[in-house]
Amino acid sequence: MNRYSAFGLLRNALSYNRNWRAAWRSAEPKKSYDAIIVGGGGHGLATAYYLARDHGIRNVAVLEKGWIGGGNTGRNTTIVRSNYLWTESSLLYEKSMKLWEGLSQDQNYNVMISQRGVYNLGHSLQDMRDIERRVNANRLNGIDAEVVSTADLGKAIPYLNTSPDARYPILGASLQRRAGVARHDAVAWGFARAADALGVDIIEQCEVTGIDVRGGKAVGVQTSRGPIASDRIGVVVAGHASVLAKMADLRLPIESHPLQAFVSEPIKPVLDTVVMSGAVHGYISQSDKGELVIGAGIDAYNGYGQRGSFHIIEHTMQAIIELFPVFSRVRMLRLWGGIVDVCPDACPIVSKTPVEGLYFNCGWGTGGFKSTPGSGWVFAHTMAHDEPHALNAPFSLDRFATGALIDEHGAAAVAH
Ligand code: FAD
Ligand code: PYC
Repeated sequence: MNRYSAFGLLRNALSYNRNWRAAWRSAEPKKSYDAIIVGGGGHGLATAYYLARDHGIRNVAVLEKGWIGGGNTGRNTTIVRSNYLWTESSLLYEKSMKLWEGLSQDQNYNVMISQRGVYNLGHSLQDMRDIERRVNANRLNGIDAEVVSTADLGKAIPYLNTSPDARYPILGASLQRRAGVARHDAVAWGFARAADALGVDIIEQCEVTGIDVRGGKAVGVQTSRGPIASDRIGVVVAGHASVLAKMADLRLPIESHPLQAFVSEPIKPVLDTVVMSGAVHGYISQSDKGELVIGAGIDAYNGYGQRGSFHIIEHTMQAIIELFPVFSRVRMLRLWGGIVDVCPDACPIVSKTPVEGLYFNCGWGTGGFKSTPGSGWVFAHTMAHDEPHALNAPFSLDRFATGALIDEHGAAAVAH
């Protein structure tokens, strides 16, 4: 019986889906592994997948303290794009964009990539100069990008307030047409399924409580389910990178902040693209279910609570109504927060550390969902070869000592 036929669907529904094959095994921890990934978000799962697929390292465990995708992977607003300013970041995010474009086919699992375009609005002469500079830089790096006039914005996005009488009039925008959104849960599930099929153990409800270091080398981890040995440990725990670093006596140049998002009640299709404004602090898209998906900048204080403060909610709503006055009549359905790890230059750390065999992938701040496949791909390379790939070499920890920072605050588009 074909499980996917109409009759199969009915049979499964009536049997409460008891006959469905699990998409990945619920593995028990072994005593030791060739590699351990701490953190079962998209980046950790992608790392495990590419370690197994591209580097033949299959005796791998992904240790997740909660459920996979329950961190920022399942809490983000799903925007994917590669229109960063500097060559180093452009190449890394574009690698990710290319992987996104083939991911559903690669894994035979629909991650629902929707290349509906992303607009970044400009509201001042300086915003427009920055936009033109970034668009030119993107094109020089072979990334699609264009400058759009206010009149064209009005035609493309009918409900956007392009009036010169707006409080912060829109003077134009950058547009990356290949950018868009993808389904966040599906990305975690797709990588988990594909990694599991290659032999990776995915172990949920397993919190890492200590990192064992002997003679300057990583030798294993302590967990809520007992000790596990490995001389190759990758830590990918967005929001908690500093906590894990401390377990190995390391200090990272990272601050952790709450970042919130909101969805409205579902409404009919009104917005078929993504609109972001770093100046008024708001961005918006419409999900396939019809909800308006809305977010803004980080809450300015440090914290580990997965919730934010009320004044950011108010500020974000003001920004969205400034851009789309018509949405003032839509009711909000729910809101949530994640914890983002922010580096001083708004760029990630994908790096070896002073402890041999211990690697960190963190600091993606407000913008790591778009990099999920690319991040996993370069981190797997780094862990397999004990050397960064050319794409992530500029994002090594030593840039904070050499001063070779890559300032992407502008292209991050979300204030932090
Ligand atoms: P996570 O998904 O957070 O995974 C880390 C995992 O580590 C978690 O599951 C956690 O439980 C686990 N963990 C932590 N400590 C331990 C431990 N001690 N032991 C075991 N496991 C542990 N980015 C974009 O590109 N586009 C967007 O539109 C976007 N919107 C966002 C909106 C919001 C509200 C937020 C919060 C973030 C947004 N981001 C966005 C950023 C993006 O979500 C993150 O950069 C990205 O998802 C990080 O993925 P990850 O796999 O590294 O982290
Ligand atoms: O990096 O594009 C982004 C983003 C959008 C919302 C949060 N981060």
